[in-house]
Amino acid sequence: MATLIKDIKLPDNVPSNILFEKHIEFLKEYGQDENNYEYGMMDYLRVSGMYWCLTALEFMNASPSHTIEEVAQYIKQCQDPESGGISACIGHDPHILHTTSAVQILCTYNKLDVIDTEGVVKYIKSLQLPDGSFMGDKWGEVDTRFSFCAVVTLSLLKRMDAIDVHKAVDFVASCKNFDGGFGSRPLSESHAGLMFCCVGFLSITNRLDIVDRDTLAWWLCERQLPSGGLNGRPEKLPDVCYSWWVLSSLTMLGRLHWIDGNALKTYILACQDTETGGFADRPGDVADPYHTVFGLAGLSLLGHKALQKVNPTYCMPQHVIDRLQLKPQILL
Ligand code: GRG
Ligand code: ZN
Repeated sequence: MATLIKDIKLPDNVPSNILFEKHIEFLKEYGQDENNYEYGMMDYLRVSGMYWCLTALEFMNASPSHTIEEVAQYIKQCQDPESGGISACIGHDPHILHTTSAVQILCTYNKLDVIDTEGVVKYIKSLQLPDGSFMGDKWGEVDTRFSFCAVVTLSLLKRMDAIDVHKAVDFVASCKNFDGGFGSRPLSESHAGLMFCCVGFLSITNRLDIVDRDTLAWWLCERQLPSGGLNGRPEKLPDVCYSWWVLSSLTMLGRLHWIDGNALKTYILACQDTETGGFADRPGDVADPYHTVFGLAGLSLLGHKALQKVNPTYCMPQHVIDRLQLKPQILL
């Protein structure tokens, strides 16, 4: 029996370009009202949310609504003096995801000196287990997302020596599946989000030699649907964030040309909310900063000239990665 392809139909009136002013206003105002119910509901996401908003503004060459000093001081207050880790918001427990987002923001603004960077190194080191994997926090969840966060953070801090890189690579290699893809732990299903984490991890550790390049790139380009959008795994609907997770992985593998870039560009542009600004996962859905940063980053990888160039491994402006003299591996 034939397998039905799940997809969406694009609307007739797809914007022909990026609605810069709308998106800038959307990002500057997002979650600013502390008395709003949604503000409290976003606590657990705050520092990563700041990374999404600030990075999206940076890609559009726009300035944030807060000063860089205010942003840096907020992050400083989220650092736990004991473990050295950084939390989602003041008073929460530290977690590797927010620690990574905080270091990405501070590197972008050249403001690392406001936090205790040795504390961050100590925290990341404390999360590595004997099999080379990383926990997300002291409570013990293990995932290849956390392996990626560990090497993003330590490479930005130039302290890769703090962990056992060989064992970390062995763990990621043990998460490789028969289809060339990667999952969150050994034997877990291949998923494009985790693929980005594992390929990005191998790009930073200079070990892209362990991927089955063409099998993996084939799986990734199979994510493109007739609408032009990409899904994260077979039989799922397209979602604009996979424009980033899939496209960045294909770029690191030197296989960006294996998808139809024009069709994907149209899909991403169709996900813009022409009234509120911002991008949603699919046309007509509610826009949010997460899909906005990854939609813009995808358009940048596709060569949109009005956006800053994005680095495919770090999802940060290329000029920041150049300033830090980082050279993550890319296959040509
Ligand atoms: C951007 C530098 C940078 C770091 C972020 C946290 C992280 C590192 C990456 C997350 C990667 C990701 C999106 C993983 C997805 C995990 C997963 C199994 C999601 C499945 O969620 P569903 O079922 O989504 O809601 P689909 O699209 O499969 O229906
Ligand atoms: Zn999404």
